[in-house]
Amino acid sequence: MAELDLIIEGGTVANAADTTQADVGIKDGRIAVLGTGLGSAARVIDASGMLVLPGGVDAHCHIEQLSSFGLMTSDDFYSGSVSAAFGGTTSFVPFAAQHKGQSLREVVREAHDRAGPKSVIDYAFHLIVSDPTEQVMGQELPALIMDGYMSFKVYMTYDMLKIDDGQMLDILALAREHGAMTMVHAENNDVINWLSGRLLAGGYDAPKYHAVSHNAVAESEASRRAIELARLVDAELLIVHVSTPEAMRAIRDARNQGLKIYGETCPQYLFLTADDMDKDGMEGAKFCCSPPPRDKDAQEAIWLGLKNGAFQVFSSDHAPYRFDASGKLSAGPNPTFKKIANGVPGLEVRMPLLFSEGVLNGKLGLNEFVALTSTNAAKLYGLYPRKGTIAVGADADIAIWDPNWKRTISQSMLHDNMDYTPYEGREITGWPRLVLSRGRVLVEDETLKAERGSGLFLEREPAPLIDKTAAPATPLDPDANFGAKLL
Ligand code: DUC
Ligand code: ZN
Ligand code: ZN
Repeated sequence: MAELDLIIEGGTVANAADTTQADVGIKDGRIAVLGTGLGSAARVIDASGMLVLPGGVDAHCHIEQLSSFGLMTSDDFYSGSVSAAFGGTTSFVPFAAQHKGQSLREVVREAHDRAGPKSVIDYAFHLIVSDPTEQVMGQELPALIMDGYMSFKVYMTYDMLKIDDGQMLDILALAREHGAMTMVHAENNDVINWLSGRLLAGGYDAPKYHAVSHNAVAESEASRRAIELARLVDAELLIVHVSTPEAMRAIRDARNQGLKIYGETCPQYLFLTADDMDKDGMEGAKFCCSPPPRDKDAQEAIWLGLKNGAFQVFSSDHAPYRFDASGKLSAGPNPTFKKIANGVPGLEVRMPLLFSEGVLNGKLGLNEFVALTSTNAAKLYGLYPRKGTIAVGADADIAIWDPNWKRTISQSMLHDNMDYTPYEGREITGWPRLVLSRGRVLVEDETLKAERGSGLFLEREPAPLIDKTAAPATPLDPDANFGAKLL
């Protein structure tokens, strides 16, 4: 073999399935060899005492995206991708979001124009389908799926985005036919509007009432309904940003019945609670997102769901709106909870938070951490085995992780374009020291090494149902640990 470009020596390599002591040899941007005594290379990185992990795949983040209220996220593809890289994430899948009246093709073109010149990490796009017209369903969406845009999100809430159950069935059936993955924001719009109306009429308009209006029942009802609709047409469905134990159980029950239902949760449901929205003045607005963080019991249940396989994917749902007139306070200095932009940032701290609290405190195994933050998302969204694993032939996307590096999170150390982090002051152990994408150094010595626009668009292919999951061979105990392993 010609001389390697790079060897990562002496580290502990952890994948979704196993952990080994191995050196990693990299050539032309790919992993060429795993083993010991790999010989010489243009550069040798000493990783002793370090974990050598697949770079993270963040499958849910809003980057340079216009909300249905017309607000632009604070991060563009440059700041967003740089922030991701510093947190060990080497690929992300933001949204190309359709608003009513827009052509999906046009939306995709615009997303490419935004990402191509800026992203420092590799990327793909999920579509957001909010206007499933005849043209969209008959022509644009099938054609885009065949072109590799094989995942899309739909909303059951937000007046300007939501689709009805009939439209949902059309979309699920189309996804099944063409080998695409439907993701759903599952909250009951009428429940939220009904509660909001009564709260506002009673003068209850502070940020904390955001959580009251987005009651857990709105989420559990919509989650169960979405699952039943998917069952009806035998389609795959991934429920995003799950916050409640009830919705989590709905996913777990469906999976135990062999349905192709998947679940995603996010840092805000493990580390924040509704009490965070009850801070002085408008401070609580910083924590308003949908679904909202719940309570300590819900946090505990969501941790268990990560462990027992109800969830396959841990994403940031990075939806960055600054605490000023460009974002959270765009409707004025004292908006009602209804007018506060929904979303919290989390791209850079997603993996460190889960590692520190999950792996180091024994809530998750190291391999489960890798599965949840990288491998499973790559599998579900058509990026595996190019991404999400340290294996011969895979892209050399690697986070060399220092499991002993302690740092206290503060906004000033992060690289996004935000003016706050909801995780300010948390002490976190375990951060990436060096991050590689296709063998090139993205981050080293706390410094960005990558060039603006050096990330690549990742081509994907639609996949037939059978490739992505397997039904359990025997009936499973509802509390058994199985989900992540089946992927
Ligand atoms: N849904 C998301 O996916 N992100 C932010 C807010 C929301 O409603
Ligand atoms: Zn959503
Ligand atoms: Zn989101």
